[in-house]
Amino acid sequence: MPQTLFATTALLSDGWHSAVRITVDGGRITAIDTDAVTAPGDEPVAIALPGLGNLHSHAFQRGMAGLAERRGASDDSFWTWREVMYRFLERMGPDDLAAIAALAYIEMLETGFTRVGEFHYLHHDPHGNAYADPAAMSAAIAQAAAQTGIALTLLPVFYAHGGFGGAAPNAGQRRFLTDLDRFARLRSAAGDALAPLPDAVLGLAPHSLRAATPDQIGALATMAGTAPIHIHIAEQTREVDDCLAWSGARPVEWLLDHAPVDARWCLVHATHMTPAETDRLARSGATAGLCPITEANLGDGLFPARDYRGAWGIGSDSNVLIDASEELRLYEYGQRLVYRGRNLLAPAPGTSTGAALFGQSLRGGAAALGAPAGIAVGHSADLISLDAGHPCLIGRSGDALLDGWIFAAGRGAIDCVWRHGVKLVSQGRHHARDAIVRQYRAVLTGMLE
Ligand code: NGQ
Ligand code: ZN
Repeated sequence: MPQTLFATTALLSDGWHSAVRITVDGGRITAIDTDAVTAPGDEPVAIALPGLGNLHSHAFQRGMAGLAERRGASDDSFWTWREVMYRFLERMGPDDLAAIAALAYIEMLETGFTRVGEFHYLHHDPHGNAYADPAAMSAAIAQAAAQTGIALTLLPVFYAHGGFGGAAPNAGQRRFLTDLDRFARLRSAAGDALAPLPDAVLGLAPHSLRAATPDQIGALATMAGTAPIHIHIAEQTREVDDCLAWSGARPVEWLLDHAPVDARWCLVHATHMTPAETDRLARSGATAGLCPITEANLGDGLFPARDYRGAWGIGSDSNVLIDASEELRLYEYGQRLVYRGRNLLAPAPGTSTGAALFGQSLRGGAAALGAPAGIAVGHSADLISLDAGHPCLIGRSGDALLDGWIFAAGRGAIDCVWRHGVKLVSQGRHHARDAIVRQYRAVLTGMLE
């Protein structure tokens, strides 16, 4: 039985329309009528937007959110945070991971993300041995996606080394390690775990230029075929310095020179680039994966957003705080603070910053996650509705609604979220929130004892 939604106003692929009737069958949009007349059985929606893709998540890190904000003995940095993170995951098994990921995923849905790219490297048991099912941890991620309803692009991560030039890994990394043969088997088992999920995508990810050698990156690019390929790159200045010492080239420069970077690729962070690298990345067709909240939290630095002309999307990365609108707001605010200007990412006079941020991140997220986004016939029905009664949206229409949500209201303006035609969030709350929080509390209390 098809279902129908009737939106007072909706952002479609070609812009805003009024009186939009959206027909959904089997989770997909089968018809869109604008300037339509409502019919009995239509579900009324105030302001309909397409759901966003969250192109970079390490779901398990949600469990340590806020636990690394206490000053340590020596200068705190990304690298000392990483030690805290390695200690946090020491005791985490598949059931723990499933519970923590489920919490992260309902929070993503509640803020407007309808698909997540899970950059998943926690493969093995605490001793570094494979689980009986080598994809047990991937299956835990798939289980969290099934329980919450979020769409999943799983990016099993290849991790073999502890630094540039094939340096030996440290003990904190042993749960991540594979070689190419084991990785191929693990990835194919992870693919089996995705089978029950509607429109799941299987990609892959060399963790970073630190964790994979040039030969391994080449082999992985071949293994990927047409699937998404993600990699962490140039996030910290130390990483840039180490890359220069190893190869004579900067990380983004090295990757563009030595790997077949194209539209399949998502370069996560790409924080530290010269103007020439920024320009080459834009022309490569790859997506830049920006995670403004995490990049601020970890003290990474600022991506050259104002001068970048290529594809980009947003990710929640460490999940220290999950909020799609806040990622977009901070992306623009970083530029305002540096350049002491305003509306730096709006493309032309008279255009809305919120609309530019939303539209570009929607397209970039879709490209990076290997799944189309946008309210269009043939696409999965992945929609957000904003609450027209929210004080920050009163009297607004069109792009001003996006500015009101992103800059003024934040997540409080999100009313409902549908994923694959199923309404998962109402009045800003996921339907399974209470059960998922209960399950999370039990797991986390045990882990933090
Ligand atoms: C990660 N996270 O793999 O979780 C990384 C930290 C690393 C971010 N880069 C570890 N934000 O890069 O070695
Ligand atoms: Zn990351």
